[in-house]
Amino acid sequence: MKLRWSDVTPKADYLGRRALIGGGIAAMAAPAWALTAKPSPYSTSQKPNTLEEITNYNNFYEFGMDKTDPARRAGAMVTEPWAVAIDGMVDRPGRYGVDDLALANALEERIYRLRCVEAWSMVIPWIGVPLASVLDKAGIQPGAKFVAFETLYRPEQMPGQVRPILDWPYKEGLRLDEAMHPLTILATGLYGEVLPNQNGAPIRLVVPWKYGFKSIKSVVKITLTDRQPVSTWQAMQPSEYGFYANVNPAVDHPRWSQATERRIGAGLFAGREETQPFNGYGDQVASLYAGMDLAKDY
Ligand SMILES: Nc1nc2c(c(=O)[nH]1)N[C@H]1C(S)=C(S)[C@@H](COP(=O)(O)O)O[C@H]1N2
Ligand SMILES: [Mo]
Repeated sequence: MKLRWSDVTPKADYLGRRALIGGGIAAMAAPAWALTAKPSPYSTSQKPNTLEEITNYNNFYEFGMDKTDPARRAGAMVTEPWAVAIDGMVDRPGRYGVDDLALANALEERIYRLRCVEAWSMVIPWIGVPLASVLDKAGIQPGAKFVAFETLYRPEQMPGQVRPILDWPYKEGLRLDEAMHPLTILATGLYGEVLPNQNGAPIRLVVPWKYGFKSIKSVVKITLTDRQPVSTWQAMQPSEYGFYANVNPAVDHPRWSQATERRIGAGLFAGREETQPFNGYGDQVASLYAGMDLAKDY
């Protein structure tokens, strides 16, 4: 039996939660993710936001533009069955099931900061697998240089898609070395449970050193290509949203500063935090951009 998000009663206490990984409920006191999802040296030691915050303050324009729309509406999205088409410059193109891409025994917990381009941030304990492991499974052909991603297009379940808010389906892209970087994951869970729909169930990209819009939700297609893909936000407003979208406090959004950020849940009197280059992951990723002018290639 496959347990769904809706079967689980959220509890406030992270460590005390019943947890689902690989479809089972933990039988012992330790949560299942602690037994099956490997802890990761890539995780931050910063305190994660609460499940309440992570699942009620979302950007998922397919369900509307308000932060609370996804929590209210994303339940309508049917995520089983689900297939991810992997195509383009790969040796083994095909339609893959989520469980084939993110094998239960390969799941890792990654506690990452998420920095939205709107200048708010959270800390989220994802469960997932390195994107590199998925691309290797498909077999990357020598000429491939970029990876393009697409979200589900299903207007009958995604009311935001009925309106031309964005050019649907939502698209994103990475350079191949960014896609293969060990920090880049495909997440299938958070807080040790299956991914809530509003967070991009059943499988979404997480690229923690880039603005949140790069972390495309509810992925149905991954294409290896030799051409730089155009992402949805970049196509809509290229002067505001670049292809790279690396978190950069030195390059302001044309309409607001990117120097600081508001940590969701920090409380009314907490000051804003200073935004870090590459969202604090510079030690790991800055070398990917050696020789590039990141003010120009924003
Ligand atoms: N398909 C899709 N993916 C998306 C978005 C979206 O509207 N549609 N919003 C992005 C933005 S702007 C952010 S900040 C993150 C938010 O992820 P979260 O709601 O899980 O915190 O998802 C990103 N992925
Ligand atoms: Mo965002």
